[in-house]
Amino acid sequence: SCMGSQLSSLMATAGTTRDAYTPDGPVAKRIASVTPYFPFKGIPKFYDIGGFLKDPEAFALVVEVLVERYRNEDITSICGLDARGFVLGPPLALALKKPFFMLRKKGKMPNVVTGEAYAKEYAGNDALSIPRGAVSAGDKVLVIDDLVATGGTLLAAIELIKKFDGKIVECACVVELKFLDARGAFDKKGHGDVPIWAMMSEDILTLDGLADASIPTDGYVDDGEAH
Ligand code: HSX
Repeated sequence: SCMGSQLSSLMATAGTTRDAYTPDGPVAKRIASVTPYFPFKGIPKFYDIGGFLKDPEAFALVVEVLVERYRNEDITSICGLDARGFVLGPPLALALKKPFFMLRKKGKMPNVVTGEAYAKEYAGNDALSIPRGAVSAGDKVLVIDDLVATGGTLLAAIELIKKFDGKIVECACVVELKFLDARGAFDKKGHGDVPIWAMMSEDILTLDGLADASIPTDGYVDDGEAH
């Protein structure tokens, strides 16, 4: 099909490989073109992966980029964060043939250890739980989520993984909202050793047409939904 050949030519020419891929290059722009940002919960540039989930070719590109980035890394398991990390982690884990585990919001899963409550700047407090036995000493864990904002969610994950003497290879996400300085928060909490990698630069995201003028922005802000 036309879309299929667009995909293979993007993969071949622009590259999804670790060396060729850049967060503002043609592949990133193709993904960004179907995943606009919109104002949400007081954050001007929120972002949602729903756009590429309904576009199988864009979703395939996302997975391909992740697979290429981590295929030669020394990783023992992949950890997805509640909830969108549950969408991105499994296809990667299957492709790399690595175990996958979930860190869930507190109260959702049996036989867990729950970490300290953490604050998200725009969404109140939360806590994450890790399944007992998910991480053993010396494990090399790749953490994945959709969006890094304040880094509070990732920090909660990092602390749980390190509690069991796991090492975090990298925190992979689709977009990092750099102005909220998750990097600084990691450093301040003593996790300067943990890298963050974002697949797409926030600079290439475009405003959701629906969020533009025709529908009142109020409809998008503070809907009170858990996310
Ligand atoms: C949203 O907030 C995203 O899906 C992430 O899980 C999280 C990022 O916010 P933050 O903890 O970095 O501030 O639910």
